[in-house]
Order: sequence, then C-alpha cells, then structure tokens
Amino acid sequence: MKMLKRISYAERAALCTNRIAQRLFSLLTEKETNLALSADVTTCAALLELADKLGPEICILKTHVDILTDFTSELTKQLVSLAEKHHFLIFEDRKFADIGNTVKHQYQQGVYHIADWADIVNAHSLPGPGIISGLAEVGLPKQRGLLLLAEMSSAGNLITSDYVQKTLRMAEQFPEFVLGFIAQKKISADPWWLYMTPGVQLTEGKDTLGQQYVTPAKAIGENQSDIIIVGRGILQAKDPQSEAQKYRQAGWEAYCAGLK
Ligand code: S5P
Repeated sequence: MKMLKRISYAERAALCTNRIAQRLFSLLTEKETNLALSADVTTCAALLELADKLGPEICILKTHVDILTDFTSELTKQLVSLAEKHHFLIFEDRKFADIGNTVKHQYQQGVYHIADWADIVNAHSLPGPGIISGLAEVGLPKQRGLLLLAEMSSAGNLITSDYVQKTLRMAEQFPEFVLGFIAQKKISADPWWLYMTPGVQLTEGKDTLGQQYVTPAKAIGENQSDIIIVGRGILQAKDPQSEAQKYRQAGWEAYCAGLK
C-alpha cells in the first residue's frame, strides 16, 4: 500500500488551535513516545504502581476508574502527581453515551469527579451534539479535552462509514473542546485532529470476547493513527516494563518511518 509522507507531530502542534491537542502533540515530540497504556487493573495499588513504573514510557495513562474495587479520591490525587512527575496526560475512558444534561453530572459529580483530574475523556457521538455541549460546559472551563469514538475495535460493532463521517462533522462544531478521535485509522485530511487506536498488540489476533488486534506498524504506519493504546499486550506480559518499551519502540519507529 502506498503511504503518503506524514506531517510531524511538532508541525501539527503548530497547526492546531485545540489546547489539549497542542499539549499532546508537543508531549509526543518531546518524550518520543506515542504509547498510551490502558491501565485496566482493579486495585488502586496496582494502578499507581503501573503509573509510576511505566510512566516514563508513555504519553497517556488511560484509566477505567469504575473497575477499581477500592477507589478513593486519594487515588486521583496521586495519579495527578505521577502525571506531573513522569509527564503524561490522564485519559479516563468513560465513553459517555447519554443526553447532555446527564453526562454533565456524570462528568463532574458522582463518586469519581472525573472532570477534576482527567485531562481527556471520550464520548460516543450516538446521542448527537448535545452530549458534546453538555460535556463542554464542564470540561472547557477546566481546559479539558474530548475524544469522540468514531470507530471501535470490536468485531460486529454497528458503526458504518456514514456514522464515521457524521461523527467527524459533529467534532467540527466543537474545535475548542474536541481534540480528536478514538478510531482505527485517520478519518480526515485536516492535520489538527489527533487519533488514538485501541486493539493493538505486537501480533495481530483477537480475544474471546470480540476484541480485534492490529500491530503498532499497521495502526501508526498504514492506518495513519497517532497514538497506540495498549492494555493486555503489556499488562499480561511477564515483565510489563520491558514489554512497554517494545511497544514504545514499535510505535515510534512506525511514526518515524512515515516521516521519511
Ligand atoms: O474501540 C475500542 C475503544 C476503546 S477505548 N476498543 C477498545 O478496546 N477500547 C479500550 O481499549 C478498552 O476499553 C480497553 O480499555 C482498551 C483495550 O484493551 P486491550 O487489553 O484489549 O489492549
């Protein structure tokens, strides 16, 4: 497949107006990593240990705080200080999917107070633009950013190419708040959108519950995504730290190869 020369993260930082996207493109360049760790563990101690040990390797720590069995607000304070120590952003993978008024409360209130500590959250576009307006009311004053789920990695998902295009159109209405997409591939020629791709392992394959994996080379190289999101590929390895280094290297090499 013919690949077009890609625009560097640094150049794209200069081309975008979204504050979080600028921050992230610059972070990718400075730290030379496009690896996001999907820290899908179920205790605070395990999450904090991962964040501290693997923090130097990653640009983003992706959390699912609602799978923790022992969540307290102390956890999020410690995560924020680890994010400062190791220079990564925190992305709570909340996948909001309700009407604007409800997601506003889910984002700001409840047990987790997500807006107080997560730099980035994501939402399905399914409910329509009101979901983005609702989240933006809470997130924008705190300089947070939103990713829309344009595509999913799971087999049999109901997303069509029309849905993807309509998701893009919706994002275009909120350039200050929406920084990009969870997607399997680049979906727009505009260089300011940032793409994060889950369903990544060093070899292609699937799990028993519909998850489908592509390699870092395919996600970043062929599919022109920006950041690989890796969970079990790292978490289930004997030595997660050295495994994270392998993913980091694979992701970065795929990016650099596209610049030539
Ligand atoms: O389409 C998607 C979107 C997301 S955010 N497919 C996904 O797998 N995810 C998330 O990425 C999922 O919730 C999980 O936290 C992570 C993938 O984990 P892994 O263990 O399969 O790498």
